[in-house]
Amino acid sequence: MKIDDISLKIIPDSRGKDTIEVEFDDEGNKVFDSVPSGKSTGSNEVVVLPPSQEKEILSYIEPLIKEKDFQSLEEFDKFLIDLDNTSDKHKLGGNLMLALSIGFTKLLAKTQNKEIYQLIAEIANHKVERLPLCFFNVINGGLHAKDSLPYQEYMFVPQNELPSQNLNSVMLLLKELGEYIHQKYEHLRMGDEGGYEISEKDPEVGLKVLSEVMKRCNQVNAKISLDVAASSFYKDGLYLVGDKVQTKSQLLGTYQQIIDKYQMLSIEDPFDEKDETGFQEITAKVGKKVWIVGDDLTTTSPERIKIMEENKACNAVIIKPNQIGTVSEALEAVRLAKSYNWKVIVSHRSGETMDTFIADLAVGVGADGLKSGCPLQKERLVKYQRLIEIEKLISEKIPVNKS
Ligand code: 2PG
Ligand code: MG
Repeated sequence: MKIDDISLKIIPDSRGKDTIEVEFDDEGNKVFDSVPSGKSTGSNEVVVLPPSQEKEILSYIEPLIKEKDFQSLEEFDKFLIDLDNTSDKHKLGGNLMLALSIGFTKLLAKTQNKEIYQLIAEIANHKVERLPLCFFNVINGGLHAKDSLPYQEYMFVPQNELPSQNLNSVMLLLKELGEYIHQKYEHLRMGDEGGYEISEKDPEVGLKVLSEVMKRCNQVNAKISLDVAASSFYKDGLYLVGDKVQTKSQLLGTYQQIIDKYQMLSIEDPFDEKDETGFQEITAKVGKKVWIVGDDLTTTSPERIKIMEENKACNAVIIKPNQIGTVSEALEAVRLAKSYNWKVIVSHRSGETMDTFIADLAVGVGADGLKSGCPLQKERLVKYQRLIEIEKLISEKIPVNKS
């Protein structure tokens, strides 16, 4: 496939920070995409360059891209990777590379008259038979909030068969949760991902509130997932959790209590990204009951996923294309994780755009979950809505993943 034209626009993300939107044009076929950015980032993520610099870089590489006739996504991504030729993608910038890689994927799907998820499923050699669970981040804390709980995300994960049913469940729950928090705290503030803030220091309060509201809403089968993002409160070998200081083994003890008490499905980044023994211990102790999810730990890097499997540091992984910089590498990360029998959750970033590519990615690779924040914020909602669109496109009824 040859590309006639690529243009780049600077647009604001959900936090009002500049990011890039790219338009691909091929014989009248136009596609757009835009890329997000994170706040609680892993140290091994690829480099994000300022959008104004990316504009200049694109004007330099656009003629090189237009000269070529790419036969596949893999070939296109390899071309970008070779052109950049750095381990952290600092020459072209991971954000520009990903915007180009997603743009190419969308264009390829369009020219082949396929849905994006269908094209991805073909590339990933996956037969779409089920849709991912939705990880709705309904209480925001950590770096994503101003005055809230120390853990970053409290996610409500309904276990209904279809995404449309799950979206209905979360909307009912959010109404009740909003009323509960407003009544108790006399305010209702939202964090970066559109979930409510709770101004408390004890992380268990978030779990108490969420499970109480789940009971009120009769959500007896739904589960709770946490993204602790523990790197954000780790200092000199200790964890500064709200107004408490915890050692690694005390924090592990807290997690064990939480797992005994609440309907937990998963815990993401329970320890600092460099505290691999913490990850190993928790995976060995509770890995049969709950998913221990790597995010800052694994950064969607096939290399790091491999190491963490060797070290038995987790049994599930977050896939964020912008941590690694191309769609092909994200697909390879999923392939590896699945070969280890890990659970796979495709995820947005805390600074998002209206792009819905990750919903197609999650379906196309057969992910166990899609994590896209709280549907009260439009940048998050559109991704769940795209899942529902896909649900409608797939004619026969399909069973959703059961944990
Ligand atoms: C995370 C993400 C998304 P950020 O930690 O999983 O929820 O946050 O994009 O800030 O890294
Ligand atoms: Mg995370």
